[in-house]
Parts: sequence; structure tokens; C-alpha cells
Amino acid sequence: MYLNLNIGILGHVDSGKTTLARALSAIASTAAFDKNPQSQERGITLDLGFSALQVDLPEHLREQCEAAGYEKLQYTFVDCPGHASLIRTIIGGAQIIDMMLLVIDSEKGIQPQTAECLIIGELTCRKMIVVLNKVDVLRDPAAQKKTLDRLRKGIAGVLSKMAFDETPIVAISAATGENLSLLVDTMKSKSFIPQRNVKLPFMFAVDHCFAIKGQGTVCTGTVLQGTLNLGDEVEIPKLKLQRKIKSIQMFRKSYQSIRQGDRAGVCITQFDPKSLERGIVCAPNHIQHVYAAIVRLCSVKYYKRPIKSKAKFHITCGYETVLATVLLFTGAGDGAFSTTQQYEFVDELSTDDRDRFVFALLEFEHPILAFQDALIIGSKLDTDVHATDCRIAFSGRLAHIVRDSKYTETFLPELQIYKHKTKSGTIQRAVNDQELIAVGLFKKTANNRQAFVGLQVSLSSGERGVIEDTFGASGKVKLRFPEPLPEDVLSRLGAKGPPPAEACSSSSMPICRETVLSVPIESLIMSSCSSCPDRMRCCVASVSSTKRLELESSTAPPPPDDVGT
Ligand SMILES: Nc1nc2c(ncn2[C@@H]2O[C@H](COP(=O)(O)OP(=O)(O)OP(=O)(O)O)[C@@H](O)[C@H]2O)c(=O)[nH]1
Ligand SMILES: [Mg+2]
Repeated sequence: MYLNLNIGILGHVDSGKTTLARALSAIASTAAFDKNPQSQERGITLDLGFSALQVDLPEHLREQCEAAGYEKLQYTFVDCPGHASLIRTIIGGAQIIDMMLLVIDSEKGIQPQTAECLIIGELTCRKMIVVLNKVDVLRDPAAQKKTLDRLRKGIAGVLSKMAFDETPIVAISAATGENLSLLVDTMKSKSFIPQRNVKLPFMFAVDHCFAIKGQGTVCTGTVLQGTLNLGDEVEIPKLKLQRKIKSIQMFRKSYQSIRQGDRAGVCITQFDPKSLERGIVCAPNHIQHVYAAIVRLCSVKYYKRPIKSKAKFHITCGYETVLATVLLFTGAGDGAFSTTQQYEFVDELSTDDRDRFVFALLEFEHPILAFQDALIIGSKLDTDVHATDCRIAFSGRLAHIVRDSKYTETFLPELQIYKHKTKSGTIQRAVNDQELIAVGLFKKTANNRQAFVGLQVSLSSGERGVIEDTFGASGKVKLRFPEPLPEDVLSRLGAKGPPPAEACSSSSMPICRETVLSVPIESLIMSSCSSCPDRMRCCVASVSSTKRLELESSTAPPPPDDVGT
């Protein structure tokens, strides 16, 4: 039995990834080394390529591996495209890997997609070897040393600010084979026994699908979790089909079973391979379509555009990428999402938000196949592919998934997200040293003042009190302060009674001296307002309020029967 490690080969276009995959591999799968005619015509990798190399167990893993029944170590290389337009495929490929080879053209150094691959690697696997390729081009030994030293220094500087484990840097030539054995030795020394959960329900990320006449349909892919045995019943959720496993192969050898981390081809009783191509095969009823989800957001610091509520982002989950509308909110607590907790609406993510938990409600334009805790990556892929800025905006794990297509009626009303708003008014007069009358907080005609009673206010001079009651007509309210107000504040307010006539402004309302004319009164209040044109129909909100912000979906999901067509 082999211990299989999936090694992603990522890097900028033309850095030499496919040449390296070919040079390292002893076995090629049906989809490897740009065999696809379109790939050959365009001279670039268009899709994921898979190939493998088997090596002896490295010394530091021997004992543990032998105890677990592993005789050899197998590297399955996932050769990713490099072209900017194929980033969805790159992100998809990166989600099935245990370790990454980041290929850099030594002559060109770090290029835009090198940086994006670093970010993708940081989000998905964190174990990496940097490969400085094409050293054969740097013929002059002194110039080669200088270039490579400069590159190593630059890369070390970038990596020092990232979350990768210790990262070796190996200079090679994939074309001439120079230092390839050093690279394999480095891979062996970095190899580890990944955590595999073979007891979870089976899940298989399918990357290619084809029919074999008289036998069935073969799906090649990577086991994401669980175990599969010959004869097992599996589901193809996209097609809502259940089928039986007829045979299992790993790099052309037959097996009785496969487990998490394995790269395999499974032959399933006949279905149309064109209807799946890429997607998920899993244990029956394990995965369903998800219409919306809550994710705890980790923003990518290299993403320089705003991340705003109501904006659309491309969300990649496994091999699937779909547009979703984002709504941001934050709250206290341990970072776990709960529908019983109250949250505060966030209009735009700021740098301060890196220190607190920010969640995003994702409303997918089309339902996606996903599961609890699945990793998602949010990006803006509609920007110019020649632009050099980072397109990857955030990542996160699905903390709550919504499988109900009518979630706008069932789930959204349960969400307790509130919006802070501030109202300001002026102090008309002091009744005594603890009671003030305020005007201008509400319109003269406002008939909802009672709903604000009990909410906090603060004076520009800092004292905090509450709205005690409504006061007469004309939108006035009475404020109460727990402590007597300081003398100087009271004297500025003109003490009891109406203010002296000379202190009044030209306003028709009697108001006090100028120094306190603009006393802002903050109130953190929620009241739903059905006439508000805003999608969230929120006028004023408070974290402490018991009334909720009402959410309406921005994206009407297609009816359930449309799924996957
Ligand atoms: N001189 C030299 N050329 C190389 C080396 N490795 C790759 N090349 C050449 O670089 C070009 C691109 O190589 P590929 O392996 O297709 O690059 P890639 O990174 O897979 O390209 P994409 O998948 O399209 O991003 C080809 O012409 C290769 O022959 C190397 O070590 N030395
Ligand atoms: Mg390639």
C-alpha cells in the first residue's frame, strides 16, 4: 500500500510547471502533460494534469508508515495551469493538495500569478517548496549566483510575512534535469503523514469523466474524505443519480478500496459522462445543494479593493465557482456563528476588522454543492487578466449552510443583524439638573417616539442618559441622567425654563445658547421601516434593541428543479 501525497505544481504562466511534472513523474494519468489537443495548439496548460512518482519511504516516516501498512510513498502531482484566466481551475486544484511546489522562472522572478499562487497556497495547504526553474538559462556562473541569491532573499522576505511552514528553496532546471534529485530529496524530507479521516462519509472530487464501452463511466479524481469499497453505492448529487462502484484503479492498478487523499479512477455503472465532467461523487444523501451560507471571513491583506456588503464576489468551493452577494456582520463571542446571537451590520471591511470576527452571508446566484466546514475562496475575477493586482479577496470555512431554496422566507428572518445609526438633536432646556428636554431628534409629526423610550443618549459634553419619555407634541422627548449634570453644562443650557430670548437662533423653535446648539444625541435604536427603499429596510438600529433588521434576498435562486441544468 502507498501513502499518497498530493503535490500541487503552481506558478506563473510558462514558468515550467508541466515540464517539471513530466521530469519528476514516472507514471502519467490519462490527463497529464498537456495531452489535450487544445492545450497543444495554444501552448499552455488548460486543465489540471495528474501524474505520479513512487519513492522509498523517507527515514523520518518509516516507522510510522510501516506501522500503518504503507510500503512506499507516492507523490501525485497536480499540474495546474498558470494563465491568469484559468485561476478558477488553479484554486480548485489547490484545494485537493497536501503540499505545493511553487515554480518561479529564475530569469523573471516573482510575477503576478506567482503572488496569487502564494496566496492560494497559504489559504489551502501552507506546506511549500519554492522551485527556481530554468537555471540553465543563467549560463554565467557568477551571474547565476548573483541572480539566485537576489531571488532567494526576495522570496524569504515575502515568506516572512506569510503563514507557510519553513520553506526550502531549490534551484533546478526542469529541462536539463539539473538538481532534480535534490528536489526529490527535499520533497522527501518535507513529506509528512497527513491527517486523513477515513470514517467520514465518502466524498470524491471528480476532475475528468469518460465512458468505457460495455463497462461503465469512469470518474477520475481525489478522495476528499472517507473510504470507498468495490460494490458501494454512491450518489452523483449534481445529477441526483445513485450508482454502483464496479471497479477501482490507482494509476492503472486495481484496488478493492480507496481512502481520503488517494488519487483514483472509479468505474461507475453507466451514466452520461458529459453531464458531469467535473464535480462531486459521494455517499448517498451526503451532499445537497446550498443556496446561501454563513462564512467566517479571513481577508487577504494583498487584496487592495474594498470588500463591501451587497457586493458580488466569485466564490470557489471545490471545483465549482459561482457568483454570490455578500453581506458582512460582526459580533462578540468566540467566533462561532449562531442564529441566537445578535450581530452588527458591517458596510465595508476595514483594516481594524482583522482583529475581530467578521462573518459574511453569501447568497449564491446558483445553488452549489457544498458541505459544512468546506473551504471557500472569494475573489474578483471579472477584472482585467492583465492587471497586476491581487484578485483573491478572502477565504473562510462554511460555518452554516442553508439548503432551503425558500431561505429568504425561512432563514433570513432568523438572522439578527442590526445596524448602528445615530440621531442627533438639540437640547431645548433643562427641567432640573437631571432632566433635559430635547428637540430635533424626531420629526414634529413622528408618531413612533414611544419606541425609542429607554434608549441611551449622550451629550456632546460626554454625559450619558436615556430617553425617559416623549414630551408634548412637536417631536420632543424628555431625557434623564443618572447623576446631576455638572454646573457648567447646566449654565450653558440656561438652567430651568426656556432660554433667554437673545440666545435663541432664528429657528422657530426655542433653543438654547450656541455652545450647546449642536449637542448630538446618539441613539442606538432599531425600528423597521417598511417604506425605506434600502434592501435591508433598516432605518435605525441598535445592538441592544430587540427588534431585528429585516433582510430581503438580492438574488432570487432558481427553482429547485433548475438545479444543475
Ligand atoms: N531553458 C529552459 N526552458 C524550460 C525549462 N522548463 C520549461 N522550459 C520551457 O518553458 C516553456 C514553458 O514550459 P511549460 O512547462 O509548458 O510551462 P508551464 O508553467 O507549464 O506553462 P503553463 O502551464 O501554460 O502556465 C516551454 O517552452 C519549456 O520548454 C527549463 O528548465 N529550462
Ligand atoms: Mg503547464
